Amino acid sequence: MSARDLQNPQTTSKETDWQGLIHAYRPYLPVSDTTPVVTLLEGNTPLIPVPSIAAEIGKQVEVFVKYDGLNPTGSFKDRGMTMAVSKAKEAGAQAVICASTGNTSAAAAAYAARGGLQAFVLIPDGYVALGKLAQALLYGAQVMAIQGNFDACFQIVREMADRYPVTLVNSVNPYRLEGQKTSAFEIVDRLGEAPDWLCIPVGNAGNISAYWMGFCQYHAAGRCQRLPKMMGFQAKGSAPMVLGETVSNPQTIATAIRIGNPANRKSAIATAEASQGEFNAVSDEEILAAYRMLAREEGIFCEPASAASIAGLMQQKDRIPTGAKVVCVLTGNGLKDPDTAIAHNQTKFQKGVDPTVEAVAQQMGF
Ligand code: AN7
Repeated sequence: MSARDLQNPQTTSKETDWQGLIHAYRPYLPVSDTTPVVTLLEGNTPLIPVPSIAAEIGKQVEVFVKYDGLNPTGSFKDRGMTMAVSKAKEAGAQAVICASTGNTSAAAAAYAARGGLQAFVLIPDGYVALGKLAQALLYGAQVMAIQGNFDACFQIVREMADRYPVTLVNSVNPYRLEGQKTSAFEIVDRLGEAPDWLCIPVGNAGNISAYWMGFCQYHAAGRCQRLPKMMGFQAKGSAPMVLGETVSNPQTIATAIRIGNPANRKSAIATAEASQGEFNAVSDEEILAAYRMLAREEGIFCEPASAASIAGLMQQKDRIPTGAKVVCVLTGNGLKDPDTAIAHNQTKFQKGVDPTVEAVAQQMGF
């Protein structure tokens, strides 16, 4: 920053002026001048080059991560929730409801608080990462832990929204995907073109559909000349999109994507077909290896579900064209799930060290 910039706080860049994604992409979003915008200034997340990951691929490629874990509640759900809650408020709703593996509940609770609405969330008891639960509780949602998995929770909230005056803010709410598509806009705005591949974790299959909508709308508007191959990755024990059938008892360490019956299945299939993309499954071991690699090689901490995009890229690396640009979406922040980080790192953690220079020096190998 120059001395002149420092003297003049009016100096603008897109970053310093950022007023949230509805403001930034208003012409592309179903809002009007009278829509009450409920925002925490979400969006505008960094697209970070990850050269160590690119080097693992063994040919000349450029790899970036879209670090959406830097949104206000720590996940991409904020993009959808600014839209869903603004539109719910516009329609006069006083309460929202969702089922969640964690991140949706955190975002719904935060945006409801911000907008002065009540939030009700149903979560699978025992399968939500600690940080996400902490968020939903502190933001003031009414949290109900259900003796069942996400799919059971989702079935209930659908019916609740049909019967009672509560607005459903899961990704079957079309405004969710409208908000989430803006991440594709940001990627194109940054790269000046769409990437060749977009690697993305898939759970309820909303986000992959949202990104595709974003790329297609930008393409139609002449903002990019090509469209990416959409590569969706699921966890092996929870891979209904790969298997082509519902999984009744999904299991994976990546609890965010522990979903056996994706609500947006149809649009996700259409996305893969239209983009010549695919769904593939990565094992929990591959997910954890990618999770650790990203942290140790690049200094980037994502949650396990997000690492599925990197794990998937590694699994499919032989198929990437030389010279390609690849974007992996890091959907959630690693701080969401401290338990997994503590249980699955390979770092030497020295406990009970005596409080002396000598003891510390000895531990350090001096
Ligand atoms: C970090 O919070 O479904 O395929 O209830 O939290 O659009 O469902 C979370 C999903 C990827 C999958 N990465 O996105 C919820 C929930 C993270 C996530 C996904 C989720 P979709």
